[in-house]
Amino acid sequence: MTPITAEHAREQVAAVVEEIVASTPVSDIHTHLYDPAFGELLLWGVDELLTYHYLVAEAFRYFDMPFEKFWAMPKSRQAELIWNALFIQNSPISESCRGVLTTLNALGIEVRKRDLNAIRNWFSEWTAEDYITRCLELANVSTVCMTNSPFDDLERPVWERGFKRDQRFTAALRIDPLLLAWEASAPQLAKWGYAVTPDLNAKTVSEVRRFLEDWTKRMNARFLMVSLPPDFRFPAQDDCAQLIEKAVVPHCRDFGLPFALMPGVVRQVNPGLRLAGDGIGLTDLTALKNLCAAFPDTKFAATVLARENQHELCVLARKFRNLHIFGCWWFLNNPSLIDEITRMRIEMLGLSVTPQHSDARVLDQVIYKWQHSRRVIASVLTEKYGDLAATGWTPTRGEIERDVKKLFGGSFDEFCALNLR
Ligand code: FIX
Ligand code: ZN
Repeated sequence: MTPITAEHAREQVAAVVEEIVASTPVSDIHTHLYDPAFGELLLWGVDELLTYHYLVAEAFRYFDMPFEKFWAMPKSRQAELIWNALFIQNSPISESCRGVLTTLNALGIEVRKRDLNAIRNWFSEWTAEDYITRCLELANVSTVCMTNSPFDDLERPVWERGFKRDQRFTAALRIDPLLLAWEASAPQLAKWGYAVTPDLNAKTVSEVRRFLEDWTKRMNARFLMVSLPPDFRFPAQDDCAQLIEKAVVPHCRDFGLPFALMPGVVRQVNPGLRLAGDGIGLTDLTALKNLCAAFPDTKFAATVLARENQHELCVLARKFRNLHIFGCWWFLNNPSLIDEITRMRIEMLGLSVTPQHSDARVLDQVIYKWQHSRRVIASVLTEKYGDLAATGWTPTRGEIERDVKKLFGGSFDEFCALNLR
């Protein structure tokens, strides 16, 4: 009898895994997209795809003009310059450029013609409403979680007015200014009717909690969220750590909501690049460990920007069931790194992770971000199920479907539903 080798088993499961990964809808737990009620805040179309900050950073490697000259141009002109530098003068082989082409191709646009105006004409036929449905359908995404900041002057009035929610768009309460710029945020809160002082006394803390409660309810937020610099420390006496300890953690515990931390961002390494000017740093994950250990009845979610932090993050999640890890974002959103990180997470944590979120800033990006990630996730799963099959544990179709659902949002839902109190 021929022995069942891992390779033979892999071939047997590959097709079924690919099919299930492609056909299982994703709940995308972190994006920068907006419910259509927010109007122009929801970005879409080819000029937005081309001026995505990932491409701006890459285009400036070829541009020889001053930053301010570029920013003074209308978006359509910026898009043309980026198209010319990254698609015409050079082959678009970076992941961000490839993403634009994957998206256009999936939409049925003939990219080989290299005709930007024809592409623009194609987009001009669409309404936002129809286009949302088309993109989510093509990406096979069932819900997208927004990033919602009460500190955003364009976004806040829409929430305050109220609107009928589109069920495909869920909310996450984003609180970076509260935690990272308390001195500037305290007067804002005071202006909005919360009796806070710069000093974090008991009254101020209770008013911050009232602020969090009001906005959690107004948005029906699924979780709270902050991005953090690599030098984030906890416990500490600074405003950020004190606010987390006294207001955010008790709030999340009382509402049963995860607090999602995204450490590793160094904002504005090069301010001339604006949104494209943020960088990265290695985080000391002791702070996250301390949070998980000090508050076992509070749920924390985390995605860390530095590649070098990924293994330690997996070990932390093995130690703390109140920690859920998710996504390969931004500088990690490359097939080679998603492959490495997803493999490591599955090897160390099984299915109790959310391997990816899109972080899409432009609606159309959900198509490429998920098409590219699905391919990598399918190949990792194929390898893992193949290894199982080689032992005689052949996974059934139903088992694979169940597992993929977990990776595509089910595990995160289960984590959100956990009662740790
Ligand atoms: O902090 C975040 O949520 C980041 O995703 C953004 O700040 C960043 O600009 C981005 O778009 C990364 O993908
Ligand atoms: Zn983001």
